[in-house]
Amino acid sequence: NKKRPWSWPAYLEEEKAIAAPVKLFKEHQSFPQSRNAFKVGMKLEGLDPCHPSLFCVLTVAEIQGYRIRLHFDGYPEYYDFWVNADTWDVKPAGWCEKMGHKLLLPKGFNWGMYVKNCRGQLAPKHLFKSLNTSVTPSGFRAGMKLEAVDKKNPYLICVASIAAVVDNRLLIHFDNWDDTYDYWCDASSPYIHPVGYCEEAELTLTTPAEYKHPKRFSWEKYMEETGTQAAPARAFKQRPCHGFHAGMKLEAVDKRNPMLIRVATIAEVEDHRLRIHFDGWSEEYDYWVDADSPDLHPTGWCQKTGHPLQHPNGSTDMPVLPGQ
Ligand code: MLY
Repeated sequence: NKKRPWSWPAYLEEEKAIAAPVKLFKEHQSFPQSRNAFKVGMKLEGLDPCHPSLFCVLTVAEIQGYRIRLHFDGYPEYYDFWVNADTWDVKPAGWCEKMGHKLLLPKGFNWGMYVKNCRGQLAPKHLFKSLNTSVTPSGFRAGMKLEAVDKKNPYLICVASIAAVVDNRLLIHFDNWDDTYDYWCDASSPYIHPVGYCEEAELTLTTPAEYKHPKRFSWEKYMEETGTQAAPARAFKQRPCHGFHAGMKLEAVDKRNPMLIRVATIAEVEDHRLRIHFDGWSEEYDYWVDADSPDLHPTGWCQKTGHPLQHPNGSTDMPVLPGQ
């Protein structure tokens, strides 16, 4: 009675379920066109996921298929995090200086010392897919005001500013709050709205932290006081709702242990978010995620990219790529 290895086709049939169609995924979630050419030890500049306004010096610590574990130079391994090889969030050494962004160097280093120290270890420029993004002028400028959802407290729509514009990406900052709430998005994000949106939709607008008379907040007055402008309404281009349905299967990064990708099911949908359930696990591990999250992939992604996939029965397959 030989046990057959786990496979998506057999599992879908057994479960009478369907795989989420590839066409519903964004390009950065779908099957990559090229391989992951980063190597362990390469140094680069990248966004700190906990302080998205901050670029840091990072070293590639581990490669797993199309994914990379990044380590903050000079900090404990505890802060390491995983990204896909094509993420916009990593840049070659020197990018911050060129763009006029602050770069957090490891303690006790200046850039000159650092470059000298890292010579021969810098990740070559051609590995960065994010350098080739085509940019369309958007009308958004740094300093402009808008109303934005606080993604950490998604029931709040707040007075916010554009802290930076890079390529097609906007850094959203909440007025008078620290940068831990900041996030990057683009003009199609469902989380950003023009000034006046809440009033029009009869929703409560959360005023800047420690704003003196929150009840009497007026955008006009506030922008005059702060010498700022509203982001033009025409620049907001909200994307349509995703096409995923509950019950569809896919491959999703395990939030609690992000080195793992598991067999998963869409348990519930909202216009722009999905509740992800891990097959074979209790519902208490379900989590809500943006439908365009880089941590979601179509079935077969792990096998194609050479990443282990955690099966619902507890087994794991370790695909062998041709040529390895
Ligand atoms: N009670 C929460 C709310 C923070 C909201 C911050 N937003 C508006 C940027 C807290 O104090 O952590």
